[in-house]
Amino acid sequence: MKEKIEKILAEVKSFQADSKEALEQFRIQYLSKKGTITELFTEFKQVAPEMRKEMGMRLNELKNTIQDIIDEQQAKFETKSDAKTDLDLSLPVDAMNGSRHPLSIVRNEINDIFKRLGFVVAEGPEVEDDFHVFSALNFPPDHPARDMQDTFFVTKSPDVVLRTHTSSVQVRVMEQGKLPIRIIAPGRVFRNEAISARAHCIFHQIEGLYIDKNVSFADLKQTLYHFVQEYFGEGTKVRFRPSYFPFTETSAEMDISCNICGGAGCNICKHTGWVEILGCGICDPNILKACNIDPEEYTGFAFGMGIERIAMLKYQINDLRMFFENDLRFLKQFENA
Ligand code: 2U9
Repeated sequence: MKEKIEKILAEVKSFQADSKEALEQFRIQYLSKKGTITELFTEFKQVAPEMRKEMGMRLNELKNTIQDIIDEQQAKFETKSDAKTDLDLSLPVDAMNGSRHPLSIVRNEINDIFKRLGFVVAEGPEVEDDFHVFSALNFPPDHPARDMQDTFFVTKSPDVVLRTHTSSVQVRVMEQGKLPIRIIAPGRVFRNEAISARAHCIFHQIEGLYIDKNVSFADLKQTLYHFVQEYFGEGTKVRFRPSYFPFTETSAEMDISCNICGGAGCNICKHTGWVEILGCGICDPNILKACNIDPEEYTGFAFGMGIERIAMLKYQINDLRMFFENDLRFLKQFENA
């Protein structure tokens, strides 16, 4: 057996694989279940007791040598993608290069303000059915948002769509029937829009919903006023203009005094001194009914804002496309934000 092991050792030491396949063949020949090493271990059982220790060592040495040869030669055939890199995957996250995306920074800051007011973050699917995106939210059957021009359809009949707002998440929470509700729903939404400096087919929203007994428009105003003071600074003025949304009645849009010119008038506020930041209103009773909540007993307010819009105002970014291009010159400006 000793001679056999030495012969194989000499044989394998001179082996040079000329392809990945040849190396694999070599592995199979020696190390597979039916390979030479297994055969030798079977033979080993017949070795005389006084020779066992030495033969066992030699056999293990041969096995290890073969494995080393395979490991060494493997590097020759590794493609760029499976080559070992000097990436240290065990490095703690805060020691890595890179920074949060500005939209994540803004989302987290807004979330934190509402969390301090007792709101809880809720999440839900991006691919949704008609009920959660439109029907439960009081969209009439012929509303333009239900059209393929405005919404991305995954399937027609039954209608499955990419959600056009995160209101669908709030519907799902309402359906659970646990009251009161005080949630914010941040997330990605999709609308069939041509991409430009002012519009994109993917963007991000944060919506809020508060349902309880005796919730009033005054509660809505105070909550949003508090948000604006925290986010845009003490002394920022707010104003509400009447508006219309299918899901709220009364509805309003909220403006803040322009944070660039302080209200004196500039290009950002189109010389009005005011910039619109969100829509809001009192939940339409039909929405409560659609989710089995009694509108005689409960009322609620809701609001919705585009995260890109808030980030553009906060950081004076004038082209929405910057958020989606992953240009490091843009992203690096938020390293310390
Ligand atoms: C439920 C009931 C009501 C959410 C609301 C708005 C007003 C609004 C827009 C702002 C800019 C969307 O990102 S945007 O294009 N949103 O104006 N959203 S009230 O109302 C709800 C939500 C859920 C159950």
